[in-house]
Amino acid sequence: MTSTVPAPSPDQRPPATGLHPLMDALAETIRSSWSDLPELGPLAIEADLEAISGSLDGEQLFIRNELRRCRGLRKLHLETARLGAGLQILHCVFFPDPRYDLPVFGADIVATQAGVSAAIADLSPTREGLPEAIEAGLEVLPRHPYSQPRELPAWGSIFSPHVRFVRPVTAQEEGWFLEEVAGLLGVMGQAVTSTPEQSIDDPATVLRYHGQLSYCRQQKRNDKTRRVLEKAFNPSWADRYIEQLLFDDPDFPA
Ligand code: BLA
Repeated sequence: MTSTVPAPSPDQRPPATGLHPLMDALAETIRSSWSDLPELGPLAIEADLEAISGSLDGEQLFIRNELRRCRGLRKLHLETARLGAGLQILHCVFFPDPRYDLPVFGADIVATQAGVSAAIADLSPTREGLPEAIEAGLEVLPRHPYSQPRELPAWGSIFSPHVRFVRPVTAQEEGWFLEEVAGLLGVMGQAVTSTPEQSIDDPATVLRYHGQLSYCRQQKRNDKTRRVLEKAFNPSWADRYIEQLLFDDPDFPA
């Protein structure tokens, strides 16, 4: 791993989740990356959305949501979940504050008993193209030769040309993915630390606000997410979860 972030001490570690080892490892990498962010603080979450447990068809079901904010990012969200029939999910999005010229960091891993079926990670633009420093940082990251690259769905036009979307089929490929995401987090962390604030009514802020709205709108076109949540819970719960927690719109500038 290229991350220079130290591992958390054992007493800060969350309890073992029984999730796929790639998910546990990526969750740890993501949590570690938070500690380098400026003015990191808590972000309130409704108690009934923080930890959700239940059962479905005799399967244990849980969702754990961790939320933070920092200077430059309005919301950092990490979700780890088991949603019945052996389906496991890691979902993570860092949503920028539109006043900062920053992309969206997003990652998703979906696994069943048969293994990981989808592993995706990206720094996605919130305006035309990525900031230059981010481009330069991404260009020097390794890109590994996965045996099963996957094709993006039509709504995936929001992702950058640097997006990783694969089905990792060996421990080596899982290691590659982890390393690549650590690289994305490193580039993102650097950018968050060094990007200045622009005013709320700056035309660039307004453009990035609309860019983020569009990111959220496109993600909400992923029927696979909605279908799983509707089945595990119910349609109105799934709708609230998607609209308020997974892909809530940023506040309108000014
Ligand atoms: C695919 N997402 C999926 C799939 C499921 C989910 C079941 C199908 C797996 C596969 O194609 O192999 C389900 N993902 C979820 C659920 C949550 C979740 C229930 O995060 C949350 C509770 N999705 C994201 C983010 C990205 C993302 C942040 O939430 C990317 C940054 C991408 N998921 C994504 C993509 C696919 C996917 C691109 C493939 C969709 C397709 O091929 O049609």
